Amino acid sequence: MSHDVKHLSRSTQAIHAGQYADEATGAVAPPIFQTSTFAFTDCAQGAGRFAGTEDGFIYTRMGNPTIARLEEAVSTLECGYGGLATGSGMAALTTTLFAVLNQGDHLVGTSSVYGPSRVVIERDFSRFGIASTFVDTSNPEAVRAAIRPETKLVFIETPANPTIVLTDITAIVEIAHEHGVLVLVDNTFASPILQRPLELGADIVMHSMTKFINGHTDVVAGMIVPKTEALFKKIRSVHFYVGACMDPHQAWLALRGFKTLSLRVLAAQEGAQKLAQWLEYHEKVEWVRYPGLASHPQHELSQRQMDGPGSLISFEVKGGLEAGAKLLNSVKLMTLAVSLGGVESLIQHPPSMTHATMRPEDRIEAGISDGLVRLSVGCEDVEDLIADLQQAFDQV
Ligand code: LCS
Repeated sequence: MSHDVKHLSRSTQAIHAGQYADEATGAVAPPIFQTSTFAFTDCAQGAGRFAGTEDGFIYTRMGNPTIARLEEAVSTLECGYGGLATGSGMAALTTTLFAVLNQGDHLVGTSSVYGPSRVVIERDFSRFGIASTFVDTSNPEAVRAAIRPETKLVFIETPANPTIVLTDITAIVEIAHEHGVLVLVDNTFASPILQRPLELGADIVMHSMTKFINGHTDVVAGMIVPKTEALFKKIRSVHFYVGACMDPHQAWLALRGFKTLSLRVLAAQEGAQKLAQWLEYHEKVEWVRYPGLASHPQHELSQRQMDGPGSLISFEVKGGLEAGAKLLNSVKLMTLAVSLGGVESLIQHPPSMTHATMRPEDRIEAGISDGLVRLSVGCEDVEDLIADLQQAFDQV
């Protein structure tokens, strides 16, 4: 059986939540239940499981023991009612939207979210009569002004991809709840080691587990963690049918990565702090945005809301796009690739890559300038990363 881990520290929880010896064999590492379906002993048992009057697994799209461990692990750290694993972060978002929104509803979102999160809402959910307004949610009054009578959801991403701008979760929750509006937080950039939106009053947390939670750049996965039983059941009933489920092997890999979440997040953060300080004084850098720097406009909020500034940095090279491209083409130890939150440092150019599908005017309005470079600092020795960036700057 699962230990009671509620009173333990987050780093201990990451190792023990959802982790217990297999009851049948004593295996300490969780078995991979690589099966699509589960046998019933008789018709009454099958009928009972479908009716929900009997516990047990039915079919992997609707639940699986390996996936259930991962759902328990992430939900425990996020202080949620339960977890719903999905095949990608995008599936976590779309499943949640399908579950909580109806035709005619309206959503208010962070203007600088992961590009496809915004595109799927503006381009695709709009086809089903769901309207949206994306605003600078770092200004709570902009959220208040955007709320309409038909608004049902505020969707925030903090720190935001790729601007690293923060949103005050408590302030947004207060405004949204005044209007009976739910708050969904994409907690991908912080991970539950650094930020727990449900504790701050949010209703639902989602993750691209492709990033920090798995942490090894070898899995695409997502997770939804609602705060209440009612929301959990509402989203689960849609999750069963939209087919956004996870594969057991994918879950096993993410569960393995999860055990070192705290170690990885803290190690990467230590490197990121040093690297950001180094970048801030670099003669070829126009500006740097990292919540651990006193120069970050929301440095104080990051200290209040987060347990650390994380390991994502955005900056611009003097000379804009052309100079930035030269830098990106010159790194050797860092990898020029999208994604983030893995043990290896990745560097990319959001306007031409992750956020290329956004309208150019929306990108500029969201603070994603043409020269912006995003760096996900990994767990390498920071001196090696600095040396790599310096030799790349020498080419600029
Ligand atoms: N939310 C955030 C904050 C993300 O950064 C991403 C992916 C997603 C959701 C979607 O998750 P996925 O379906 O990819 O698991 N972000 C990416 C990025 O910045 N580069 O490549 C993917």
